[in-house]
This record gives sequence, structure tokens and C-alpha cells, in this order.
Amino acid sequence: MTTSKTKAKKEKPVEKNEQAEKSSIIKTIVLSVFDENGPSPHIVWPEDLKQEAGLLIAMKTISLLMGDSTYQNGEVTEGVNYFGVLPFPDLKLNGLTYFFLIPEPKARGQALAATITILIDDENKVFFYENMKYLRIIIDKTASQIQKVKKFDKQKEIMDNLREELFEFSKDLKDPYSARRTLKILLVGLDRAGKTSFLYGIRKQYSEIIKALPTKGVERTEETIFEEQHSAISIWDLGGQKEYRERFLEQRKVYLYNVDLMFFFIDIQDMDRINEVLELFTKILDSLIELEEFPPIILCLNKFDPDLKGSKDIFKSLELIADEIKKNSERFFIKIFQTSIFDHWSLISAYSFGLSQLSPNRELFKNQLKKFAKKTNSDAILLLNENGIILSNYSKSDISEKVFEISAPHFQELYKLFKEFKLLKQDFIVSSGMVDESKKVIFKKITVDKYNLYLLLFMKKSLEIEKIERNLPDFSKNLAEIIYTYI
Ligand SMILES: Nc1nc2c(ncn2[C@@H]2O[C@H](COP(=O)(O)OP(=O)(O)OP(=O)(O)O)[C@@H](O)[C@H]2O)c(=O)[nH]1
Ligand SMILES: [Mg+2]
Repeated sequence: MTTSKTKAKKEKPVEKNEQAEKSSIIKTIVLSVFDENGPSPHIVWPEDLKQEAGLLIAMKTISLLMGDSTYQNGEVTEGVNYFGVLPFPDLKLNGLTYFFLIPEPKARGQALAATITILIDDENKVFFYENMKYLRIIIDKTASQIQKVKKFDKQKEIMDNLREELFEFSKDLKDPYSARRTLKILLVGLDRAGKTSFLYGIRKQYSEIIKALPTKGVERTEETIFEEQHSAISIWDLGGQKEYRERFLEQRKVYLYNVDLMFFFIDIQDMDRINEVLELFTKILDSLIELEEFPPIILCLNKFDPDLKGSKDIFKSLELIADEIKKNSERFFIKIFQTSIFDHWSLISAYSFGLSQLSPNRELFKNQLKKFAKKTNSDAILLLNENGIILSNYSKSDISEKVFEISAPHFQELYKLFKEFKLLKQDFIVSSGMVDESKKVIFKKITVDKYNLYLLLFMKKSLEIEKIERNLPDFSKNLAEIIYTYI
């Protein structure tokens, strides 16, 4: 293991920043590399960081990356790079970690697994979420510089620059951070588009759908993904009637400020109002640009009821809307879903996808699923929470994904069944013959830390329960590392 020696200490620039260092929110910065000694803290700051602390950070971050199939196959190094927020309870710190590979012809897979981790006090972790965009850019830049140099001194210089940049950036941030991350999700669209019904559908409050009245003003509710979670997710269901829409646009600062995610609803059965709805969409985007807010947008082409699936007219409408929407929205990330309250899965897919956009660990989750799929010969995997919300999904091919989607309603049934079976303490359900005899769906309850989660595995060929059982402990352990900071 290499430890950094003190040449830099005598130089002026560092002294000048002593004050900044002391008061900075940034507590520790570590470049870890999987070298001949295993996961090692390669360059650490502060230099007097306890050795065990450095080692712990290196082990935890690198072990989540190791075993990655891309890495093992020695494919291109660009294949592996993702961010995650990891808790370090033993150190009372929270880390933003970037995983990447450093090319090294002599190493297995021609690359060394590496991570850059920035750590702050646990209670300040909201700092990461609020500044994620900026932090991602400078860490990403640092990593690509590190990838190009071999010498320790050069790498040290690059890490010193990162530190300086982080100090510079954080010194102007005065506000103390609240302990909880607060997230704001908006549901917008014309009146009768189905926003309120969508929420009832997600929550399986079916009897309420029938009774739903037009929303007056705005209705706020809280979302809980886990019984115990470290963020407050506030959902704003905005009444779509003209007067409320106008008020919303007038007071756009109140409504759109700090928005983290937006669901926009279009009633595809009401093409007479297509111009009206497109106009609303444009106005909202203009307001967002004006306020410099760029939340991901989930576009729900709603009321796409199951009996309309074959309709040519509807198909044309869908294409037309998608084209129009894409025209003026290059600056936004927009994902389109076709939804209907009569297709529970369609609601869950759209909603879960939206929520996953808020998770700093979504790439890490997907990666863990991918690894597990490989070890168990699964073609597709879903990870659900207790409410049936999809936390993460992985599928080997578009075809497996399609099969998974087609059989999704059955999974939902299985899920309900499972709730009953819970009394029987049976946590494995195997079902075959859904699509044809050779294909199997396995449903399993797993415990990850203190959370109950559900796994759905789709297997095209062989069913190897024993492989699943064997690989589960590791899988659960890795998930436990990243679930605390899922959202
Ligand atoms: N066919 C069909 N009808 C739906 C669907 N979703 C909602 N509806 C119906 O559309 C009507 C309006 O639904 P709401 O959920 O109240 O619409 P909203 O967007 O909340 O309306 P405002 O609160 O006025 O903005 C109700 O009669 C719902 O039953 C759907 O997917 N398919
Ligand atoms: Mg409503």
C-alpha cells in the first residue's frame, strides 16, 4: 500500500487553505485502487486519516465494484463508471463514490478497479443530493485524468486539485443542511387527465377512484418507499381545471421551485384537447427553463386502456403526441409511458421509473441485479418493495423484458398471493407455464438489512433454486450497503 508523503505540506497553497480545510463540509477524500494488496486507499486526505478508516473506505467501495461482469470480461473501461451514495456508519460519515477503472495492461481484465470517495458527516448528506450535478462533473473529470496517468505524484496532484475545487465550491455554502432530504414531485396535466386516479391506482385505493372529484388547487401527500427512510417525499397533485392551471402558472415560482421530478399527464382519449395540453406543456417547460430547474419528466400517455391496444387511431395519436412533445424539449430528460388505471402494471412501471430517477444509487442497484442474474442464470430480475414499487430491474435482452412485461399482471397476482402465504412462512414461489412450460418465474421474499423486499426472477431455461440460495447472502449484503441511501 502506498501512503502519500508530505512534500505538499511545505508548500504555500496548502497553508493558505488551512482555514478552508477546517471549516469545510468535506471531511475526507480517498482514491482507492484494487492493487496487488487488494482494495487499498491509494491517496487519502487528510493525510493523518486513521489507517483503518482508509482501509474500510477502500474495501467497502471497491467490493461493490468487484465481480462486475464488465470488469471481469476485460471489456472497455468506459463500461464501468457510476456513482453511488454509501453510508459509513462506523465512521459516522456518508460518502459519494464514483466507480471507475484504470487501464493497466498487466492486471487481470487489463484494468484496476478504482473509486474516488468524498466523505462528509452523516447529518450533512443532503449536501450530496443538492449539489449532485456539480459534484458528478468534477469527480468525473478527476477520474478521467487519473485514468491517463500512471505515476503516483501525478495522481496525487490531480487529487489535490479535486480537493481544492471542492473547498472552493463548498466554502460559499453557508446554510446548514437539514438532516432529511426533501423531495418534491409534481403531477400536472389538464383537468380529467387522470392524475388523482393514477395516485389512487398506485396505492391500490380502488374504491377512491370511483369517488374522485376534480382536485381543487393542490393536494399534497407523502410517499414512503420504506417504513424507515431518510428523505421526505412530497407529492403535489395539481388540479388541472383552468383556474388552477392559471394560478399555477402565475405562481410558478412556488410550484416549480426545487421540483425534483414531474409527471405530466395527457388523456389520449381526448384528442380534441391536444393543442390545449401541448400548450400547457410548453408553458411549463418555459417556466422551468426560466427558473433553471431541469427535473426529469415522466410523460404519461394516460387512459391507454387495455381494450384500445389494437386501435389504429390511438396508435396514430400516440405517435403524434410523442413527436410534438419531443420537438421543444431537448434540454429535458423525458421518458414516455403509456398508462391506464385498468393496467396496474403500467402505473407501477411509470411511477417506479420516476422514483428511481431520484435515487443516487440506481446504477449501483442495477449493477447488483445484473451480477446476480449472471450468477443465477436469470434472464430478468425485478426488485420490489413491500408496496410493489420496483426499486430496480434488469433484463438481459429486450425480449426478456417484453416477456416480463407481458406476464407482469401475473406477477402482481403472485405478489398478492404471497402476502397471504406470508402466514405460512413460505418465501419461495415458483411458477411455470406462464408463457410456456420451459419458462419459470420465481418469487422470493428477501431481507435486506431491516427491510423486506421481494425478488422476481425470470428464467428461460434451467431453474436452479440452489444457485439462487447460494448467491443470495452476498447479494443481500451488497444491497444492504446501498439501500440506506436508496433515496
Ligand atoms: N378510461 C379511463 N378513465 C380514467 C383513467 N384514469 C382516470 N380516468 C377517469 O377520468 C376521470 C378524471 O380522473 P381524475 O383522476 O379525477 O383526473 P385529474 O387529472 O385528477 O383531474 P383534475 O383533478 O380535475 O385535474 C375520472 O372519471 C376517472 O375515472 C384511465 O386510465 N382510463
Ligand atoms: Mg385530480
